[in-house]
Amino acid sequence: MNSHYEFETIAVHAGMEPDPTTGAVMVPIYQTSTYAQPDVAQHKGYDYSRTDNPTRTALQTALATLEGGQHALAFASGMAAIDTVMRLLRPGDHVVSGNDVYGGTFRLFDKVLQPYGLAFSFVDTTDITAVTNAIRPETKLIWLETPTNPMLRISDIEAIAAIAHQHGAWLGVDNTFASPALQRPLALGADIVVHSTTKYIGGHSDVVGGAVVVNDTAVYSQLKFLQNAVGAVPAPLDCFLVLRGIKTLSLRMATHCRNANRVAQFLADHPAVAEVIFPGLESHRQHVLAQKQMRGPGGMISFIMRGGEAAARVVARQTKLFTLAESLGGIESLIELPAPMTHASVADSPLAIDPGLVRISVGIENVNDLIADLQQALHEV
Ligand code: P1T
Repeated sequence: MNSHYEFETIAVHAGMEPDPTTGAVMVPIYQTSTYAQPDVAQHKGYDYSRTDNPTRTALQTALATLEGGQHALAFASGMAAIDTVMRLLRPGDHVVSGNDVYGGTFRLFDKVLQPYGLAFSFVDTTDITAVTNAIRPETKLIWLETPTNPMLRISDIEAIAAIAHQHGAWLGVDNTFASPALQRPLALGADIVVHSTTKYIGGHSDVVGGAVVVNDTAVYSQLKFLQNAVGAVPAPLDCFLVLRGIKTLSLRMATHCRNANRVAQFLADHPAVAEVIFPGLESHRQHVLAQKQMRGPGGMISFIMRGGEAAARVVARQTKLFTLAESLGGIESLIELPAPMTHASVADSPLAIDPGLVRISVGIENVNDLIADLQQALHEV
């Protein structure tokens, strides 16, 4: 797929070559674990489905093209994608990580990888000086989410990539909250992009998946080796579902952004709400950077209730269209409390979240229905 096409065109066509045997326009679900070999150790590019599968190949081509990258690899989950990236490092290596990341990412770093000899410093990556000061001679990777989960902080990818490269380190960006429709970190200098494709890329809350995208062929070869050697690969049906989601990514993201802008404005004007955190509001601390770095503010909003945790729990229980559930980025609206739910694993750490914080994933329903639902829930407080 020619990458000079506009994003909307890429999203529909990337990875979608008619099937060579039948001409099927949509990539079939190659539900097979193995492939007949015409002679010993000779095959047509596929020998075993942990190593490669044609449905996964199509998805990987699409993911690379979406991010404007050379190479992509698909994984069984976002966590599997992040874990595989971390296996590029060796005991004794140091990582500077953002201090506002998905609870599962913190858990992987702190509880799984740190005991294997990796060292982590958690810093506020919106503060360039803090990032620079955290770098050590053995720093191999700077890792950040932007926007972050759940505080929706925006970090300057271009500036941090420059710092990473000055110190011989890579910059890895978890682009899950923005999606490639709104932000392409590789073009801003990042070396590694990861996604939980469970979220906006899949877009329909019916699949769990992950992805890694890179430009460097040597890094890709190592990751490709790890993908096969470790084996956290997605099933063919899951690859098909993510591919189907991708085709409507730009349409969905446009609606998520439009709806979230209206919902954020409504919440900002509501007396029960103390603070609304949304990159599209002028009151957001990195609003100007968000406008520069992203094509839209995204569909995620976090807000702090004036009545603290008790009020937050009432709102989360009382919404009817917003389903009380973890996850985000699907067509349907979701609501959750990060402190006891998605970020429970940071509870006893310096990364702990305000228990009065509510996080919503604004879906593509009619925005007036969404606002009415929040209004009646807030009325219960
Ligand atoms: O759930 P999984 O596909 O393994 O992806 C993990 C992950 C990675 N990165 C970010 C930024 C994420 O938000 C997530 C998963 N997050 C949720 C399930 C959540 O509700 O925040």
